[in-house]
Amino acid sequence: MANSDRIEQYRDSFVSYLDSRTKFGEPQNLYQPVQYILGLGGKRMRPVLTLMTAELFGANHKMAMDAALAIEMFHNFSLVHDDIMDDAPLRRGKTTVHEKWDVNTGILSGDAMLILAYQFLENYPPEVFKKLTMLFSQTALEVCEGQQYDVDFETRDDVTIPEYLKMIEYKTSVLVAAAMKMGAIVANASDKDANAIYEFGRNLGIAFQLQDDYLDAFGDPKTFGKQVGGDIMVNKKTFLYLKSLENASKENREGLLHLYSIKPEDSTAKVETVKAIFEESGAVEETKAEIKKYTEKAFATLDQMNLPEENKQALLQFGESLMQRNV
Ligand code: DMA
Ligand code: MG
Ligand code: MG
Ligand code: MG
Repeated sequence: MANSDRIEQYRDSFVSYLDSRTKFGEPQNLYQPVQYILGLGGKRMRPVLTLMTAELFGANHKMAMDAALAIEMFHNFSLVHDDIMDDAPLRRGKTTVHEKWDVNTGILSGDAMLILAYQFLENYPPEVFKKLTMLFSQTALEVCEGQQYDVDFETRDDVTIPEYLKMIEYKTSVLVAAAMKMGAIVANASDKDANAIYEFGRNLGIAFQLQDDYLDAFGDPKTFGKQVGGDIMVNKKTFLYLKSLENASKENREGLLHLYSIKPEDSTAKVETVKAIFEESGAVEETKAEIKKYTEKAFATLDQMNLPEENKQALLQFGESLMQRNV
């Protein structure tokens, strides 16, 4: 079977499993927003990674379904909280939870999803359960740290590129890495292999967030599903912004610093000016080069894994397909 067909199959069987496990009864005041956000779809990239990794390390992917479910719940918990923090109106083309309900509902339904995520791990053998939950809680702490940095950076004007890279490692890449390592843990892979796949996911996750930041400014509003320019409106210190500051002419640099020192009621007005500076300064090209660098770093870790060549190819192909996304 072609690799892309297999990915589709993982995605389809995951979505039916998710549906069957999230038919909650009463009370509905938190489960409704939980079902709403889970029902909006999305790429299901993280659970697919868990299923795929489990199978590549010799398990039947069905064994990893609960771990995949836990990962997807975790991801959606972080998205609902993230949209509150980022003041985002749209998620997957629909109204965000805190806009449709309110901020309290967003916080508590997000919390509920994190708790549910742990509950879905209950049927794994004790040793596997322990490894999964320890990895999970470490990841949760790191994601919270990363998210806090992300918001703190909005009002700081001395953020450096190494600080930015550390921040995206925490807020995004550790979950991609954990999704893959969980698949390896379920498949009883060696610690060496589990750590190597974590390293693969960590680098791929950094590339993924760099690309997420790029698409936030330059994605197509018709297909993107989020508000294009949202990061610029709230003064996110992205790689595009930091590289522009480094490269721009004196005039553009001052313009950019000024535009990022304000958060006006209608920030849409500044989006096009900022994007023009991102392009003129060469930051767009440098961002693309950075994405490539981290994707290649991820692929280089495949050499350290004790896997048949065709399984390494499958990982490589999936990584490449992710980097070609436009949503
Ligand atoms: C993503 O940051 C990080 C987490 C933990 C959700 P982001 O705000 O760029 O994500 P998105 O673009 O999906 O809002
Ligand atoms: Mg965010
Ligand atoms: Mg966001
Ligand atoms: Mg984003």
